[in-house]
Amino acid sequence: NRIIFATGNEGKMREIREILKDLGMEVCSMKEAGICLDIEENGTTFGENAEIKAMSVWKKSGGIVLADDSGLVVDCLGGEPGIYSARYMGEETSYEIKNQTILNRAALFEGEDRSARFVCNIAAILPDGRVLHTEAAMEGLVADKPAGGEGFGYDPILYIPEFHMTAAELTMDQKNRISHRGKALEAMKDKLKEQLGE
Ligand code: ITT
Repeated sequence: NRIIFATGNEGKMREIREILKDLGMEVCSMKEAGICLDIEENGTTFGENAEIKAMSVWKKSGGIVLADDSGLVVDCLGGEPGIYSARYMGEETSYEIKNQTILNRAALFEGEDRSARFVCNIAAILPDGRVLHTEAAMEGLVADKPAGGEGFGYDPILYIPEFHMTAAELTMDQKNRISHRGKALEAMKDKLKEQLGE
């Protein structure tokens, strides 16, 4: 029994492998499954995009396919970059520049709401084509400056008050316990066990 995870993002995949390791199923990336697809994520929500990715791969592979659509939502920027997190300023732009740009834009709103969060929607397609979703968030604040070298993407600029650290200063285990992805995948593990009758 195996799960194909429809992602090309290695930062996500590292966390996903760790979170799913006790599920008792082999977890392989799209690449490891020999599937190479350029998927157009033209949905308008995290849920729609997660399902588009999972379904595109499932049509090629069958079996159980999961996908993760996630992003950083900054309230004072009207929810940006949100579902455009990967595409924000173009896929080629470094996260050093993307992160500094978000901090600069948020600084214009100084004194106002610094609240922000990572959101993750997980979609699963079961062997019979049934679709499941789970979604979770990790609440934080836009950091004053980037900090930390763990994780990936926007982790250095999301400050997590309960840890007094950014998401990039947490170990992977600490992050997985509280993260959007950790919580959404734990909920998906429960749904899969229930639906697959184990
Ligand atoms: P796949 O679609 O192949 O999975 P992707 O990176 O394009 O990879 P998304 O469209 O879901 O994935 O975009 C998610 C982006 O949101 C990701 O590239 C990061 O910039 C950001 N992001 C999501 N989760 C994050 C996390 O835990 N830490 C830091 N940044 C995160």
